[in-house]
Amino acid sequence: SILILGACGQIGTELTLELRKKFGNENVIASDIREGSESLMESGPFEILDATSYDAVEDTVMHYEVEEVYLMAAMLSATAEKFPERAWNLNMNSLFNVLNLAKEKKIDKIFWPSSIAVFGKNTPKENTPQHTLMEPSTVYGISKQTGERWCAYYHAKYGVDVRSVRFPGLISWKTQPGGGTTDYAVDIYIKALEEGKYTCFLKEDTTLPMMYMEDAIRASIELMESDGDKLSIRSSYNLGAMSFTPGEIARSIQAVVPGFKIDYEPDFRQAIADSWPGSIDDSQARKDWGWKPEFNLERTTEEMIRELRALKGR
Ligand code: VAH
Repeated sequence: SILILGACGQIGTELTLELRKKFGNENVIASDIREGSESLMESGPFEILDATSYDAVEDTVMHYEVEEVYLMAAMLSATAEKFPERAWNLNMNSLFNVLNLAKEKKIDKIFWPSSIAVFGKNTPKENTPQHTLMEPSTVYGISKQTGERWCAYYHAKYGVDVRSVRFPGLISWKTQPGGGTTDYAVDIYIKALEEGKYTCFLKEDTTLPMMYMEDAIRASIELMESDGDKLSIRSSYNLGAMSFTPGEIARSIQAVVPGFKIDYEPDFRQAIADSWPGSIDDSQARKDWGWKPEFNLERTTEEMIRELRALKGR
């Protein structure tokens, strides 16, 4: 069976629902430190589980005969700046628990998401290469960079089959993101429909790499299903789809929500965004396992507005 740690998060929720559709509800165990959405809780097995507790994770793995673990639990960039020690503890100890279970052959395969947050202000900003200078300036970025090194080490030293991608900012409507710097790209759609206006916490011309959640979920599952012998990267794959600024996403919304207004009040998250790349070179992922994004900004905006209107209508 498959176990998802952090199943109630922005990615975890949709990953759980997609994996249950694909492999059957009873074969996908969702777990988190707290309960999640109705659709998540009602569609299959759920466990309250602290991913930083090795014994608790091991017990769950043995009880449900888990073969694969998706470790989606983490504290994101903005919140991690407020609670550095807690972020480090959660992001690192949960990863060590899962890597060690694989080292001891108690599970066969791991998916663990990294992030463009591993890059820093002196990383080449355009078409950031797979192998490049990485001096992250956020607690979250440091934890993801260190996590990547441990993944590569456990694969090289113990043959652990761990697979990872560096997600850009993710846009979704099913679950609210929590504590990210790219969350503006989700909030803006919700506020456009609820209030017809949005005050953005980043400057108008802040270009960031972004991806629609449907592409992100498909990338995770395609990577997990690909032939391990073809994977030349065991730290984490660069993964791209689109890049845009708050000004550009606002204009794409104005095309479908006439009269939508945006203004800008940058806060502490501007410095985080300024340290990240504007666009990503994901040619290694395309070469090794056939990655190809399907959502651009226009299609993302169409889908987000349509689904959020349907949600409101309900
Ligand atoms: C964050 N959404 O904002 C996450 C992600 C690249 C951004 O890591 O922290």
